[in-house]
Amino acid sequence: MKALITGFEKWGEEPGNPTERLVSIFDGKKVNDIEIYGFLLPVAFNRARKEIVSKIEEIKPDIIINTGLAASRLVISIERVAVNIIDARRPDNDGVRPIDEPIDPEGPFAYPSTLPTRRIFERLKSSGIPAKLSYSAGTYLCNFVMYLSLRTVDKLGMQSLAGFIHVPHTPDLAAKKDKPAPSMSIDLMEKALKIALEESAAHYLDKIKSQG
Ligand code: PCA
Repeated sequence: MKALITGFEKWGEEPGNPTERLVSIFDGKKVNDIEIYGFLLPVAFNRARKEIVSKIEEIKPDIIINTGLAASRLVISIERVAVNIIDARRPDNDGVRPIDEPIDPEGPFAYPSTLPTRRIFERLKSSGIPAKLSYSAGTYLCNFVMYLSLRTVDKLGMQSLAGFIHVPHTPDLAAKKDKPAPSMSIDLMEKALKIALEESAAHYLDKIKSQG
């Protein structure tokens, strides 16, 4: 089984992006039988669109877990829905700032995450990792990449599961901020992603089996 894990580079006023580290931790590793491809995405709408679509076409992953930083969220947030809207609060790293634009004018208004979000949430909690289910990934790059992942899987008629997980800063990055910010260690984030991969792989196998 193959999994694609994406993260984002630094953007705006943020001192860094912990998901950049997560990508390098997981790239080329194996979790049980899952071969992992880590890929860092630019915080730029036009470039990220091309890159996420071509990575999915090239790798054909069975599981896609996109990750990003949510600097003000207190815990790991497992996103349940991606909406077909871009409303950028700030320009991206290329200076592009779309407002009130659809991600794909031909696509549905929303896609639910196809990862086993509740299973992941419950296992994180029982493993001592603070987490919540979230009903909005925002209207910036993170929602954009989640939507495009689900849209690409849908358009290509793939069986792959896809979704998004937001993480807070790591303590070293939170310490660089002017205002107090929540944080979580990279070790806990790594453990959380392993759990998300294991639960997703189990769910994927159940899904394939149930189709006979
Ligand atoms: N978080 C931003 C974009 C990149 C990232 O890591 C977001 O939540 O949209």
